[in-house]
Amino acid sequence: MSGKPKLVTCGLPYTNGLCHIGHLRTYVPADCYVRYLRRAGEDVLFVCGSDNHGTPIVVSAEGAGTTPRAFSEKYHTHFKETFEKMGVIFDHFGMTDDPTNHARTQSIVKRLIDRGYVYAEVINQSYCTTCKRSLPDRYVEGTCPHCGKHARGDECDQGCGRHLEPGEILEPTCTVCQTKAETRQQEHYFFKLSTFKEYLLDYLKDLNGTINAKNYAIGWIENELHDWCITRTMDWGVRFPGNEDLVVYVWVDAPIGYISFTEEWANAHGDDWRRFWCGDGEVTHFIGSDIIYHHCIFWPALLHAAGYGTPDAVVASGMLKVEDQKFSKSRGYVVWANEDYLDVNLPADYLRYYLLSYTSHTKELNFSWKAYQERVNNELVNTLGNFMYRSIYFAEEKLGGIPATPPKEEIFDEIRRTRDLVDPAFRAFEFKSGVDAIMGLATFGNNYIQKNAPWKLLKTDKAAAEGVIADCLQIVKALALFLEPVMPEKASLCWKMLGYETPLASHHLDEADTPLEGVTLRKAAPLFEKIDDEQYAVLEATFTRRVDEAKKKQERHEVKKEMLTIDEFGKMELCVGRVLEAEAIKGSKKLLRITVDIGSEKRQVVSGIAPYYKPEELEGTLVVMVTNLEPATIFGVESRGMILAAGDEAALLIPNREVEPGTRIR
Ligand code: B3M
Ligand code: ZN
Repeated sequence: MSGKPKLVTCGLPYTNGLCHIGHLRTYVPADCYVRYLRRAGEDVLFVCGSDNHGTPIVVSAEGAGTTPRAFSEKYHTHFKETFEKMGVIFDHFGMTDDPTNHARTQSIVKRLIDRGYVYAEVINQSYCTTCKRSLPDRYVEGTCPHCGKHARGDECDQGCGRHLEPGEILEPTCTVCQTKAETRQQEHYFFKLSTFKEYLLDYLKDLNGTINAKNYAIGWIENELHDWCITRTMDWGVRFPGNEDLVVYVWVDAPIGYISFTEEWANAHGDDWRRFWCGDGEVTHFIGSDIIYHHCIFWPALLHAAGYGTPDAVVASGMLKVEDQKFSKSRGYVVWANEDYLDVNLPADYLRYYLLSYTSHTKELNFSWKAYQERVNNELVNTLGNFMYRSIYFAEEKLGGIPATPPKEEIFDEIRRTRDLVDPAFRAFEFKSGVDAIMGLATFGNNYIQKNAPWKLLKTDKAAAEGVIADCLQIVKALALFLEPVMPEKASLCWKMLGYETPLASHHLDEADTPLEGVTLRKAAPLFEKIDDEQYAVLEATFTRRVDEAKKKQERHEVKKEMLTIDEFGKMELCVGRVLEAEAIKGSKKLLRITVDIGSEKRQVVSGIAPYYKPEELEGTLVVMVTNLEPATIFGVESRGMILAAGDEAALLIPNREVEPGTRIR
């Protein structure tokens, strides 16, 4: 065990959306990790905060008719409160727009400039003449220069996934007003990321955390490593030192937030943030796998260049599915932390358990309400809860409290065996293996009480019954200690039932090895409740409704996409014409060659109305014509226009009053 101070962080949520299961998939394991290390006696600091800068937030705030700051504060509070309700407790939860982060970012960027790692270059940037501003990142969308798919300004989100540098996107249009963007030249600043190739390859060799992060980063660096444009033309953000008209790119000041939040915490607690960032402290970042690039390449290079310590571990969570479909907010495959979960009074701990125990941290996690119901009912209620409740209830009701008999050595062996599995698993970010080992102990306990049936023993051999219950209570105690990182609320309730007055979180895991002493059991109450079929049906129905609504919205969107604008309609030239002559085209049963007077000229068109009209009955009739169709040759005859007719039997459209040939139709 290392005695070094540890700092654990989670990726900073952007303040322009609500907390969902995708966030929790990363935050809950991080919180579990921190709690575990603390139960094991380590000095750990856990910080996070909200990410307030960047164009999406400006765009959203504009849409909501408010300022980016006010907009951010609202979501900041939302995240802070939601995390707390989920039992994810940070020592500090800051904002990247706070003064500490502005100052820290400027100081670091200045250092990069002073050390010669930043250079200026004139680049082409999209500019919207309607909105009268430069279009950084998500202010602009267009075509990806690498794969040709539709992309947003900073990332090819629907195609090859590449990060796009300013000016790279093709056919740019403004996301706010849809105007075709102009290209203007502007001076921007670049960080010499490419000079850190060797350094990074070396650094990554020793990077701890999950293998997916490390391998992805190495692969990327071996493939391509470009310098990074670190400035943007906008007002919202941290001013770039050296050119006050620019702000730094959000991906510069966001990770620096990790330092600033440590700093803010340290200032409030009379501590020194440098022991984590400039000393021998260990930094571990928990992130989603979509931001490995930023954390394993850009961030360590930046820290190294500025003379700071670099992260020791990057832990990247695997993909997420909801009801067997790729997680997607827009398609409705999402679980909202509040609306879908906390607000309907589902216990945070059940979801924590699900997220931690579903699969390995780096593998794909599928959330489904059916699986959720089954796991809660079978594992939490029937195995774990049942064992805890029966043990405490029996001791308290039938034996008048904790028996004086010491627990058997084989019980302590079983507890130690569990700890030996849990410890390496949690330290290696293999939360599932850790939780499985703990649940293995619960199953052992459940079988043990069932097999030894103390309720039967009590009638014949009270001492033996007491022995069994002493063993069971010892297992319950160990389970509470082991489970605190996983289900802090339920574990604490159990701890209280065992009679402890001091918070479970103030106890060390080693206490699993010592008998219950100096405590008096409280009245037993069931810790877990089943999710019944009725409740399940409601949860499932909410989900289905959301997916249906998303589908309808998408369809409406598509219909809208197929609509013509008035300008598009105006491109079609329609006018009234008079048929001068008509004749059958030789060799065709369907086609007529028709000459039409359209006022300014005589037009020849080929029309497929022969089965319905005789040539002679057409002569002299007024018809409606499209006159600006591209000419075509049909059956060897040139056609320059189209006569409009309705339906399968080609009923001609005829004006219901006499009008001059050539009259425009509007
Ligand atoms: N705000 C959120 C994301 O891209 C982004 C993380 C910043 S971490 C420094 O997932
Ligand atoms: Zn692309």
